[in-house]
Amino acid sequence: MSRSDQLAENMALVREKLRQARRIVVLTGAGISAESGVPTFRGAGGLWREYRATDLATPEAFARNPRLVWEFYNYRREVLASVKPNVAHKALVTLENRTPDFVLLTQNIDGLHQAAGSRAVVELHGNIWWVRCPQCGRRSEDRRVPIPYPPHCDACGAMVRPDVVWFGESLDAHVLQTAYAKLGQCDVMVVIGTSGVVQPAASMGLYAQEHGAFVVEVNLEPTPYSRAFNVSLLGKAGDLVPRLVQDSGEPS
Ligand code: BV8
Ligand code: ZN
Repeated sequence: MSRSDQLAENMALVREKLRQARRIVVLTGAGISAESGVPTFRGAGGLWREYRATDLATPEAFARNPRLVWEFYNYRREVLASVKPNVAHKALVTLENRTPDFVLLTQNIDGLHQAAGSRAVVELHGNIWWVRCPQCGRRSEDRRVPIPYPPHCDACGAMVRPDVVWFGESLDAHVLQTAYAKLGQCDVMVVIGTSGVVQPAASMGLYAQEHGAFVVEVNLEPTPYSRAFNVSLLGKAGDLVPRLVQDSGEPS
C-alpha cells in the first residue's frame, strides 16, 4: 500500500475513533505552534544567540545571570506578541466543543491554545505572560513587551521570574494530579508536535496507553514513541489536525 493510501486509511481510522470517544486527552508541544511562526526548541539547533535554550531555562542560569535570562524571555515575548493561533489550534477548539470529557495538556508556554478559544487547557510548564515572585510566591499576569529590567514584585519588591517550569524544577503537584487523572481514564489520546524528549510529558502517552487509551501521534518526523503508539501520522499539524476533526460529510 502506498504511503498516501496508508495515511488516508489511518486518518479515517483516527477520525472514527475521535468521533466515538467520550473522553479525549490531547498533549501538544512546540510543533503545533511552528506554523504560527514560533521557533521550536529543536528547530535552529534550539539556540538563542550562542546559548542553548535548555541552558537558559534553569534556576541556575537565573541565579547566575538574571538579566540574560530576562533578555531571553523578552525575546520570546517579542516573537509571541506578533503571532496568532493557527488552524491546528482552532481545530482543537472544535474537538473540545463536541467531546463530553476533553482536556488539552500543553508543554507550550505561549498561550496560543487559550487565544484560539480552548478552555480546558492544562499548562504543564507554565505561561510566559505570567510572572512569579520567588520570595512571597505572588503570581501575576504581565503582558508588557519587553518587561523593563529588573521587574519587581508589587507585594514585596523582590525581583520576579517568568512563571514557567525550568529544567530541574518539578511540575506543579496539582497540575500533575489533574493530568494523570485524565490520562488514566481517557478513551483516545492525541500527541501533537512534540519530540518526546522532555520528561515527564514525554512518557504521558505511554501512561495513557497502559491505562487502555488508543494513542495517536501527529508529528512532522518520527519520535522515540512512534512505534509504540497505536497510530503515528507523519505530517504538518496544520494539515492533519483539521482533517482529523472535520465532519465525516466534508471531503477528507
Ligand atoms: C522534572 C518551560 C523532577 C520553560 C520547559 C535525564 C533523563 C530523563 C529526565 C531527566 C534527566 N535529567 C533531567 C531530567 C528531567 C528533565 C528532562 O526531561 N530533561 C531532558 C532534556 C532530558 N525534566 C525536567 O527537568 C522537568 N522537571 O523532571 O522535575 C526532576 C527534577 C530534577 C531531576 C529529575 C527529575 C521539567 C521540564 C520542563 C522544562 N521546561 N519549558 C521554557 O519554555 O522556557 S521544557 C520545553 O522544552 C517545552 O515546554 C517542551 O517541553 C520542551 C521542548 O519539547 P517540544 O515541545 O517537544 O519541542 P521540540 O522542538 O523538542 O520538538 C518539536 C517537535 O515538533 C519535533 O519533533 C518536530 O518534528 C515537530 N514539528 C515541527 N514542526 C511541526 C511539527 N510537528 C507537526 N507540525 C509541524 N508544523
Ligand atoms: Zn513578592
